[in-house]
Amino acid sequence: MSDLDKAIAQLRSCRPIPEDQVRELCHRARELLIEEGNVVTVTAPVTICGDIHGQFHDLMELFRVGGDVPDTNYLFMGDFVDRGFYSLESFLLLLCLKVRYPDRMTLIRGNHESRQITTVYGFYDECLRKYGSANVWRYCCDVFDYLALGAIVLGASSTLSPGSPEDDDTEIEVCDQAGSIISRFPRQPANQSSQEKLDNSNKNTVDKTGPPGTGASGSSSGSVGNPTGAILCVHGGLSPLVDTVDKIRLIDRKQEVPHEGAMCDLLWSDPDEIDGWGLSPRGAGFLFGADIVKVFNHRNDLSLIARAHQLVMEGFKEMFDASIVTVWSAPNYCYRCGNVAAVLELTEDESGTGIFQRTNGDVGRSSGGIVEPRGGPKNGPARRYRVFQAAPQDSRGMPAKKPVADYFL
Ligand SMILES: [Mn+2]
Repeated sequence: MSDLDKAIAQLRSCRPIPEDQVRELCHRARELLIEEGNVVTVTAPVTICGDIHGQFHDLMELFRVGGDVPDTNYLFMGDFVDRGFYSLESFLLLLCLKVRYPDRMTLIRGNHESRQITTVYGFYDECLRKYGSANVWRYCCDVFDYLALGAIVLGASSTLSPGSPEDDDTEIEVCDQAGSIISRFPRQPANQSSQEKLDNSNKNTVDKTGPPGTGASGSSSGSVGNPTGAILCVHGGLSPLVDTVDKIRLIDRKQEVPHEGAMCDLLWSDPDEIDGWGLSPRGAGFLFGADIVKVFNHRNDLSLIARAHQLVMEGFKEMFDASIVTVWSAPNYCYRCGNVAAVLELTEDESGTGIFQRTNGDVGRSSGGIVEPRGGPKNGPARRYRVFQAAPQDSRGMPAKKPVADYFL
């Protein structure tokens, strides 16, 4: 067993690794991350995760529900640390897995992966408490500076099950943590948004409302982006300074998160029911409306933006005709919010019309292989949400004092 595998085993049991091993790990991680562009290219299948916030036992539950590494490819959209009591173990485990399986683990930066924020919201204190010095916090912050700002997922299928017939028109499937299907939504040509479909449905029934093929052969009236376009993953959202994905690629990201500007906005912004741009109550980043998302997706050949950053009680929330989704992966946030968590599974397109090879460099989002799928335009990737609850109380050694929940951070 290599030293790295030993470290992974130790961290999986929620025991910190020695300081010199952290130093070595962070050094190796930085050498890997420095080679990645600001926007990492990832090929489906991949499971997309939102905020973790140091809830180590719930991260273990996430792996149990979503599949273990390296059997499942993961993309974590930041906010690994702060709030929870095990930021150190959570982040170091993810970092070990990144170094051990670099092509199967993608980590992008959240607004909490910052010196200033971790000093206030728990990670700094946790490192000091567990090591007696700030060295480990410093090593981790040096890694934060090298994390990518976003990812582009290519090659996601418009049907959920591999090898499924072309008339399998399931667009959204929601599963519980045992893997049972809670609800299933077919593709519909109508203008009704998928969130409306979700809201209107009786979540205890499994049904397909329309005749077979209804959605798959529908018009493109419900889609505003490229129907077979890529999925952009980013922690917070969009920026008024960024109208193309290529502009994200030009940012000098290897620094502390600035207080303003494009890099700050990508990590801090939120979608909202407004027109255009608005001021954010967080004091950093912006609010942005449906029109902003739809124009951005269209211009950049995107079918969907996946982001994290906001607590949603149901674990995920699609907005703006399914042009953007919030994924939240910290169940019972801060051990008190009572929410469930979710991960988003995107399956691999095996239809032969959209296979992409992973490359190490940045590739064009719409290059090579994107052709109109058989059966006409579709509304982007099929999505399977796995919803899960917090790990059982007896699986964790829980300190008595709960951290303060703060909606805005
Ligand atoms: Mn955040």
